[in-house]
Amino acid sequence: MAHTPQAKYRKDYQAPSFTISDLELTFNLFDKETTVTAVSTVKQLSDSTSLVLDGESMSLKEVQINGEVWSDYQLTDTGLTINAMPGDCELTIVTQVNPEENSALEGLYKSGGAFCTQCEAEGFRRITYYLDRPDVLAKFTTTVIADKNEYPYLLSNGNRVEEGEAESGRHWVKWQDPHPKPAYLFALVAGDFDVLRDDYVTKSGRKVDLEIFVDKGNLDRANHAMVSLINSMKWDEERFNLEYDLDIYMIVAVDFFNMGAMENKGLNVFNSKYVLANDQTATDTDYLGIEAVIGHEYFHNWTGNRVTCRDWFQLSLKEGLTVFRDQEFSSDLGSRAVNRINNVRIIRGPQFAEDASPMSHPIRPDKVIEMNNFYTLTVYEKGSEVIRMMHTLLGEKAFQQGMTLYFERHDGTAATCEDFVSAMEDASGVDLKQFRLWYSQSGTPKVTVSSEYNQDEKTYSLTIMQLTSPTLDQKEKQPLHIPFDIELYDQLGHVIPLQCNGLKVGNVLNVTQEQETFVFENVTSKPVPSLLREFSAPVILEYDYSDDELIFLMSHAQNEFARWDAGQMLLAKYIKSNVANVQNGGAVNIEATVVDAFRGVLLSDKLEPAFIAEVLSLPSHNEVSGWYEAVDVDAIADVLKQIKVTLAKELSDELSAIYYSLNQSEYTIEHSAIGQRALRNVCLSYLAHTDGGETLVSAQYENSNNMTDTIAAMNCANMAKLKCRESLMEDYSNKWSHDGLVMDKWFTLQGTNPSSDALNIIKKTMDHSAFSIKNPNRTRSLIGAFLNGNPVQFHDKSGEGYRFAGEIIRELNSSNPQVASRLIDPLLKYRKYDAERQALIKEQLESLKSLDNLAKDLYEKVNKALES
Ligand code: B3K
Ligand code: ZN
Repeated sequence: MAHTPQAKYRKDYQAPSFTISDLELTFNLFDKETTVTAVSTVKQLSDSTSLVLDGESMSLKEVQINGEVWSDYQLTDTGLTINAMPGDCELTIVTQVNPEENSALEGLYKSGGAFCTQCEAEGFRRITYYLDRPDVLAKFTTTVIADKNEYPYLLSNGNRVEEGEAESGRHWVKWQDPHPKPAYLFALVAGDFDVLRDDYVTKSGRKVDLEIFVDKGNLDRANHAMVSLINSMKWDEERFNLEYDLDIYMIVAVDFFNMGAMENKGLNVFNSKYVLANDQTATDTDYLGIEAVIGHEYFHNWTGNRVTCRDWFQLSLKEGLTVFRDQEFSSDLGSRAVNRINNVRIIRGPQFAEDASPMSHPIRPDKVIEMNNFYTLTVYEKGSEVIRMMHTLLGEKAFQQGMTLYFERHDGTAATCEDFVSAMEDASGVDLKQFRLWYSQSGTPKVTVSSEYNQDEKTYSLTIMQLTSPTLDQKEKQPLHIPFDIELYDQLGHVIPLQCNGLKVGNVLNVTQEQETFVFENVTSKPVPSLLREFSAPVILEYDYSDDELIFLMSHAQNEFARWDAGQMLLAKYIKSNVANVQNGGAVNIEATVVDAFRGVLLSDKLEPAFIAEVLSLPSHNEVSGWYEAVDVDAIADVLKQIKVTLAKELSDELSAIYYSLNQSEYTIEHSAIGQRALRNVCLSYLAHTDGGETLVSAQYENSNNMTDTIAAMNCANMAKLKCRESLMEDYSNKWSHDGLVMDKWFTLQGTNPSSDALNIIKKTMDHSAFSIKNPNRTRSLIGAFLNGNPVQFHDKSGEGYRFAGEIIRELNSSNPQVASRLIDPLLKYRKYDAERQALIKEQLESLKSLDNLAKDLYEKVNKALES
């Protein structure tokens, strides 16, 4: 490669030598040659007379200072250094960019017929030369000029202040954002849309216009997004006392987008996947995803925009906190237990896997080559768990006081993670000194618990040991402050009050040592402990539960999450023992008592259907793989399949009865209806493996009046390899091939096809009229699903899956490095596979490494993986 990419270190942070207080931007939009004029009011903050601006992938047309042409500058691959700066001044820079050729979807690009931008983390530097760092906050005024016919809507951040006609059928609109912001929150959109309009009156009585822009013809798919937005605005006022601060809030849905959505001030740009939904095109999961992402971006207005990050190492300051807020929003609106279960599945599955991979990093990374590589499950999801632990330690009231203090201190500024923790500490008086290690230490702690009951003393002791194994990025680990939530039950299922040293104690133990023992008094019989309730810390729990204890907890634990978790632990025991059986040539075996425990949950009339559905959902192949140092792909797949088949046979009468009883004539998205469909479709996923499965699945597809049930049927046909699979797939494709977003579900089914011919079919599918490798949603649905969700075929011993992945990643390296860098993740974990597979994967990594034009996104990951 031309230049070796350089790493940046958190410890090297330096305040900027110059800042920009005001920025006036003018965009003259053309497909191939857009001219950007940027007039900055520059303030000198140090003695330096050289202003170093960031910039790449554009051409510089002119530099002026205070209206005079300036030629004393140097242009490099990464920016522009302006020499002999006359102190405070007005700096004008004219650049030209090519939106149409911008396939990386960073900076200004074209999505379908519309212009749009994506600037976080460092995309603004592809628009103009600028101080593209989050601690430089300026007031933006933006004028957008474009053809009036093609681009009737010209949008940017803030309030629309002026508009007018220009020559040659063009027009212009001027926007002013009164809130100073870093460049990453800038946005521009120009296009022709259908608009859904509504408004919201804030609690202090201000009216806010709400506008959702969608592709023409999609208006009937925008309602749920609008309802979700209004719910978000209301919820943030009620729970966090936070009100919106502009007169208008706009959301634009675009088809070409590298991630989910972007919280640009007043003008969110969204992947259309997280806006568009109606009952015929979207599943319940899509609806819930839209609610969560709309909420997430809205909540960023305070946690992200009003208080932003000082530098990108602090990313979790806004992301961990905003994920926590969106999780709470979804939990307050829907089922708290089901939300918690799904969030915990993400941590225990892919986040733990990331911690154990060559990309392991703390939630606040210390070293970064490409910032886009750090929008990770660790920063987001584990970051949210860290906020949640503080919430657990402080309680809601003190936590909210901490939030208030945080805003009092930092509103309108760029802050650090340390600032956040200090505010929480100062507002509550809770000592978070040792807790701060969660920000700097990577890896997953393993917490091993043992217990002892003393009949004579009536005491019960829990000895808790914690150990975080070394990770690639960090060899030395220290004990963390772990909030460890427990409950003890007597044999009848009554809660035993917790008492230590003669005093009543709460459920949350403060575990701070490598090893410590908690002794509980007045325990009159040997209890069953419920440990790490609510998953009170992102750790791996080890406790030697008997089957009977787990079955007891499944029905007696007070807390729904703990019941689910007991079921998962029971399944885990059987999955592990059966993997060993299968590896030794034995058969899969499950005790009748275990089957009965699941039968009990299935038949319960006290539990919510949505919750029962979660209890009956087996852990994914990926999650199970994470339990092993050396993964036996086929044995795990075999065991998961056989457990499914066994439960299906043993419980077929009950499954079938419940399946029929939950039939709904009309589709609504009320939470209870979603829960009933979830349970019904889980039943179907088991019944698909029984004799009548083929008929039942076909009939559900035929009779379905909504996308949730349609996709559920197709998914069953896929996973159970039913004969009807092909005809259902064909029917669906005939119906939807004009709509890429709806076809994504079909592409995912092709990607996860368990058939041994899957890879050939996938290659052919790439010629489907609805597929384009240029569109990240399509690529993730088909190819991402194959790499991440089809373990047996992807890891086929022939190495064909790896070669295919290598080819695709090489192609995307040139066209869209961010997407390439997401796709490569499963290859980074090659050390977990057998020697032949390792060699085959390494071959692909080496071939990428040798590319002349290797993007720094891939450079960073490939090198780390090969170093490991
Ligand atoms: N802040 C954006 C993510 C930007 C990703 C840049 N590669 C969306 C979000 O977290 O809300
Ligand atoms: Zn976010």
